[in-house]
Amino acid sequence: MRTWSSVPLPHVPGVPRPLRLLDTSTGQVRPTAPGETARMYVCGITPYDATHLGHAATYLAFDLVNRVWRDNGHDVFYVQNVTDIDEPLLERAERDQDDWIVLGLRETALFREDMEALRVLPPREFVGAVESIPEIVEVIAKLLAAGAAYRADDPEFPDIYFDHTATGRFGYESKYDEPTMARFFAERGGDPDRPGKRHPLDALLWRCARPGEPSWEAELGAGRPGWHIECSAIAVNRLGMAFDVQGGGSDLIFPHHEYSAAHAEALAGTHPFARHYVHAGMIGLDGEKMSKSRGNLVFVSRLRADGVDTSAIRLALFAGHYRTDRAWTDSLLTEAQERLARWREAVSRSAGPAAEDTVARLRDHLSDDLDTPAALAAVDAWVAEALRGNGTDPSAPGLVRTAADALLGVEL
Ligand code: 5CA
Ligand code: ZN
Repeated sequence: MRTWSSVPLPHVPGVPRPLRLLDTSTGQVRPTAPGETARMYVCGITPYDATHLGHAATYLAFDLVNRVWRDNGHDVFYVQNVTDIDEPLLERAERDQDDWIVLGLRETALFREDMEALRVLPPREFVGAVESIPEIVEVIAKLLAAGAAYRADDPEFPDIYFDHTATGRFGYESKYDEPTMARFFAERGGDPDRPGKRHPLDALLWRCARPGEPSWEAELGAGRPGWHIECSAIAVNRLGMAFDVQGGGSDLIFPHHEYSAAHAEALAGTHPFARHYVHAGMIGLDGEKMSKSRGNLVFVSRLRADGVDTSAIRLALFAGHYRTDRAWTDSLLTEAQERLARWREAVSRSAGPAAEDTVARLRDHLSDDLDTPAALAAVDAWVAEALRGNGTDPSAPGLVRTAADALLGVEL
């Protein structure tokens, strides 16, 4: 698929700091140790509705990963998918008497616009599930041949399932116990009660064509892919095994990232799928997770239409730590708009206090598992001094503007 355009990324003077991130599979904040090229896969949208602030928060968190790596001189190979065929998309199209292809294309186009407006650095490859069906089919055929997958015992619809015990490591990514896995599997798109499976936790790889459902001809028989194998195949075919970061919201810890990893590891015979599994917290509204299925959404496009500056949206979301579940509120946005106005006023002055230390602190906090609240406080401290009229360094306002742009994506 076509990706979106990039904003220029200025060079920040001074010394970058290597990025450390919390890895869900070990529970530890560990250095991301990328080679010259850092490799990242972030799970993309299912395009049945517009981008809401929960999605935005997740993509902005990984945008910071990208920016800190780039600050460290890495080339970043960033891949993101679009789940442009899946149950929720078909259900929404059916409900609204819409064509699922048109719905997916429309919402994907809007997503690109929102990402561009938010100044999110684009992935190098933005890959749809539908355009990837041949490569997904190839991976499923290999899993079948390797004995890691099997046909359901159902003569009418012999769907293909993944034997979740195939790697002998199942559960290492989420570290959930079996009852928790069973609960999330059922709640998040799994089919534990499907007759003909060998085990309730075996996950769907290939759904044989049903009358009235979209399907693609394939050596496996006509059908369509399951969800986890989509990300598994798209990631490994572009980034290889043991890539640096697999990312998404915390609702993807299980089952999605557990199975994506298990599929790839069963096929490759090596471990791990990703070196870091990184998860952003859930953004809520009125005490509930913001989600398309609940309908309690604040859309990025709505805020843009209301004239809200996207740099204020960034500051509002960065006011909390990326891993913390947090609420979107009107006052959060108002405070961010006020902060943005103060920052802009300070950098518009002809001089300010020397900013080298401020930039060093900004880098320190971001490299420490993206501690944005502390990073914003470091800039606030410089801004407060500058607004008091302290400091005579004529290069300081420009340095702060450049650092906010490159490291936080905030345009001053
Ligand atoms: N297409 C799949 C991933 S392969 C999917 O989960 N799509 S999605 O549209 O439901 O979500 C897109 C991304 O936004 C995912 O990383 C998801 O974890 C994240 N996300 C969804 N809701 C929220 C929320 N309320 N807060 C933070 N992140 C969210
Ligand atoms: Zn995914």
